[in-house]
Amino acid sequence: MAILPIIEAPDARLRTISKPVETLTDDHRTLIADMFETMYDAPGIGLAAVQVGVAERILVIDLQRPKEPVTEDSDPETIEYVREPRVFINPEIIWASDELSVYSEGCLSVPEQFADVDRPARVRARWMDEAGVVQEAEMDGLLATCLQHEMDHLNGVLFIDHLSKLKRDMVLKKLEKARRAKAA
Ligand code: GNR
Ligand code: NI
Repeated sequence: MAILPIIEAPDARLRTISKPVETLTDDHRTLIADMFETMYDAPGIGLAAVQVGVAERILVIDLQRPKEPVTEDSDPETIEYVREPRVFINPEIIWASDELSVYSEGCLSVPEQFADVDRPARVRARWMDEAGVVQEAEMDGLLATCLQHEMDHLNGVLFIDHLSKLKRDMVLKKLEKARRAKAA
């Protein structure tokens, strides 16, 4: 297992259209294990293969919700999270609700920047799992938002592309500034 470097904007590799997986190999299974390790380490709730430089239509999600409701008295060190690793290979959205929901999105490839994005509140998706079995399910809430965010990556799209040019340029400027501050 390995933690892989995450590619950050503005890097042309994030604009690549990822290719469908034709045959699942052990190399794919190793990549998927490494993607989970990289996502948990970051930490993040989703990761697309293209973010670690592999332009294939593979993404992983684990929403990592707290096991118990988090209150003011919760010690951040002892909060336990439900682990629910999900793998999506060649995912497709076969239905999306007209109703939208808004979420303040972030992205490991646009670190520490957040902005509200509107997306369909519910989607029905079809994908292949790690065992090569076709799955289909309807999703809502953060899972629906995260799946759409990750599927955008497979098409070379970042969450900032859903913002106005003014807002997008603002986020990219802040990212550049944060990077310069870190380097100094
Ligand atoms: O960790 C992540 N959090 C997140 C929050 C709101 C909407 C989408 C996401 S996905 C992001 C990880 C990531 O960049 N995946 O591509
Ligand atoms: Ni992302």
